[in-house]
Amino acid sequence: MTRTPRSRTKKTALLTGVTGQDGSYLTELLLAKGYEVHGIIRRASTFNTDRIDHLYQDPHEADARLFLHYGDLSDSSGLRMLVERVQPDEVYNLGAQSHVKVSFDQAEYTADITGLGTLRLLEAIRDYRDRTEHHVKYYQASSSEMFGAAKPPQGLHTPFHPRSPYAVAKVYSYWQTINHREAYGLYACNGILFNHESPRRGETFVTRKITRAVGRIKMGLQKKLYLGNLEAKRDWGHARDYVEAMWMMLQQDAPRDYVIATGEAYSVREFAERAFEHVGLRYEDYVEVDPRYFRPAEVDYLLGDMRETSEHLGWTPKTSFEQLVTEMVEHDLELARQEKTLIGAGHQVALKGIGAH
Ligand code: NDP
Ligand code: GDR
Repeated sequence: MTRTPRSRTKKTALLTGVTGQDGSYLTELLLAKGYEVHGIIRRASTFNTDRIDHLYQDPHEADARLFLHYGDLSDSSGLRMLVERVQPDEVYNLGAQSHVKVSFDQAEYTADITGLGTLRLLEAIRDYRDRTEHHVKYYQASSSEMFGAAKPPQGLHTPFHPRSPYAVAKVYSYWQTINHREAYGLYACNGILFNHESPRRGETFVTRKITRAVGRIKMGLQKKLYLGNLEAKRDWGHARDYVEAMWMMLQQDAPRDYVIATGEAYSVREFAERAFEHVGLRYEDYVEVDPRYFRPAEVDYLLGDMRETSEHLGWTPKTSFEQLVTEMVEHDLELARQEKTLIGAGHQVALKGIGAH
């Protein structure tokens, strides 16, 4: 597909991480707003597009607005080629090795993808902009993990104290984004997002690990849930709300950075308590602590300070903690029912996601 930017009537967005939790919600949002959406996917030996399959359109259809391209944040030349071909108005960099615990096992890989990958993409955009004078707006998926050990509440002026290879890589990306704004005049924003969850959350993150287990325990498919540190506190919101903030950041007159959070924090223990309660069970009867889920360095308490964001963006979260837990548990209860039916019909169902993280 080659065309000149001026021949287009609709806005075009390019997303890394389109197959992830946030990528799927953001794609829905952008398609609903009339965008043409281009997503970068990794080649895998199995299908990895589950979260966006419901949005798939045959690219041969005249009205198709979602296009997928193979690429990887480790591959500068591929990224440059894609920016050139897609000619995006907006780029959302959501791709990352995003698991904090895994980043301790794969520190260099995480630095490469979650850190250097950002630089590769920013440089591709800068080069394209300089040659074509086509302005591109850039969103960087920054993280509350960058605050790490800093005392809560954490806001735009809180000094970073990252506590994992993942968080260190995100701090690098944060500053590369700001440097491209200040040095080259790129419209580039950091969204420092606190934890956001949903029924599409990866199954090795703690909230989804809990709600998957609640569903399975309720349906008699699992007996115990092994977790790590139950006392860690997080400011948990809903991914569907948070992708709206990402889009809003790129619709402002001038670029800046924002903190996105709910302003309420709960412990892992409290999350588990509510989730089990929702199906009439007591978490104490099922949850056991397994030290293998502890991290070499923990982030104890994240609570977002949204004051500046409220002033500049006008975004507020729509989903309460209770609603988030309920939606996730209900979803995973239904999934467990389907698994039970399949097992009853003699199918083998692998209980994935209860594994190592
Ligand atoms: P997910 O882990 O669900 O998705 C990560 C995405 O990155 C997937 O599409 C994955 O592809 C892709 N990816 C992984 N490695 C590469 C690579 N080498 N090249 C290109 N793409 C790659 O993350 P979320 O959707 O939850 O988060 C989106 C972004 O926001 C991430 O950058 C994350 O670090 C950040 N973030 C998330 C928060 C949260 O609470 N969810 C909070 C703050 C920041 P594949 O499907 O093939 O694995
Ligand atoms: P986090 O999310 O590290 O905050 O990173 P995760 O859900 O992995 O952990 C949250 C807290 O729960 C504790 N915990 C466990 N975590 C996991 N994964 N598995 C367990 O069994 C378990 N038991 C307790 C953890 O120690 C931690 O304190 C997420 C990711 O999406 C990042 O990409 C993102 O940047 C941050 O949120 C904001």
